[in-house]
Amino acid sequence: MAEVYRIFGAEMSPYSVKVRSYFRYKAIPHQWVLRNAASQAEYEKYARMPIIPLVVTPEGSGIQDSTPIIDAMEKLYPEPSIHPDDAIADFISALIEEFGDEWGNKWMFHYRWARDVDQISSAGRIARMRGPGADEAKHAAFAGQVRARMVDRVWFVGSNEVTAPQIEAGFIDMLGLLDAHLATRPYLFGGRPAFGDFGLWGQIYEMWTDPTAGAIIGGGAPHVLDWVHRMLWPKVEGKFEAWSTLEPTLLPILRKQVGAQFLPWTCANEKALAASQEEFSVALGDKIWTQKPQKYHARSLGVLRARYAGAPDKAALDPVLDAAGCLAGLRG
Ligand SMILES: N[C@@H](CCC(=O)N[C@@H](CS)C(=O)NCC(=O)O)C(=O)O
Repeated sequence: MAEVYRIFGAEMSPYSVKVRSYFRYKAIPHQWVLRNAASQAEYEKYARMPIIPLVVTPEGSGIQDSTPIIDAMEKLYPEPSIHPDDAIADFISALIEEFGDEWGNKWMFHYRWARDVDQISSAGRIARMRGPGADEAKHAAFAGQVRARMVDRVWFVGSNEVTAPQIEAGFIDMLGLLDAHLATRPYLFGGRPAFGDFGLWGQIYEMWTDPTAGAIIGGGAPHVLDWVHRMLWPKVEGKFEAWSTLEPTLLPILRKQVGAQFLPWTCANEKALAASQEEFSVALGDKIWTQKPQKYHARSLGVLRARYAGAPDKAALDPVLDAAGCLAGLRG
């Protein structure tokens, strides 16, 4: 039996670094175990699904899926809480966590696999992680396989010729909004990291490690860049803020990104799954988005709606969600 938690993950997995950042913040003793051939047998003992991260507890049980992992650990290690004391901010933080995991992943996956320069860099790093001792010829062959497989999978997150410009324009817009928000605070909800920081950061950190998106972030968003670094080892630097001081720069993010893009998309995805459609289209602003439905999102949307249903003080929360264009989607 190991004495500490073990996180089976990878540097290039947004959900793995998200969970590692959380464990670091909470100072929960843990070991980071690279998921590769050397750890395969151990990984298989505990994993129910072929995904990372996998957290193995000191008692020997496996937990998968970054959001339930964090929820479970938060119960065991409640301090310092990642949930803002202000009830509105607390729900918005959960909403941003879901948005980061699900919509932010589209930016990340698209930029990582859309262009030659990023494909070559990313496939090379994945191949090195999986086979650290391979000679150059074996490494090149494996990197080539990884590249071909991943490029063939970008459609999965909805990246295609039609949506590519929408994804990129959406990210550039988000970067400007986020930079303005982070100009006057170290974390999204004030002086310490919240649930929402972890979800959004996992994706944006990965983007920063890739050539094209890394240059965009490094070139024009100094406050986001600082946050990208800060969240590697997050710490308490102050208190959470109240919604009133967050609102001026956070509401535009909710309105333009979550309410205008992510929620209409995830609701359309849910409907398409229920109707067993092969493909669905949804109007996002003045553009049409088309893709095959994604199964996981419908489940996490259900979890988010349950959080909304359980949120206290709807009289204060609902007008904010309404102004952000998020209320109808959350009521389901
Ligand atoms: N919803 C899951 C997503 C996990 C996930 O998609 N992990 C990816 C890597 S980032 C994965 O393991 N894919 C299969 C593979 O790499 O073999 C979470 O939040 O943990």
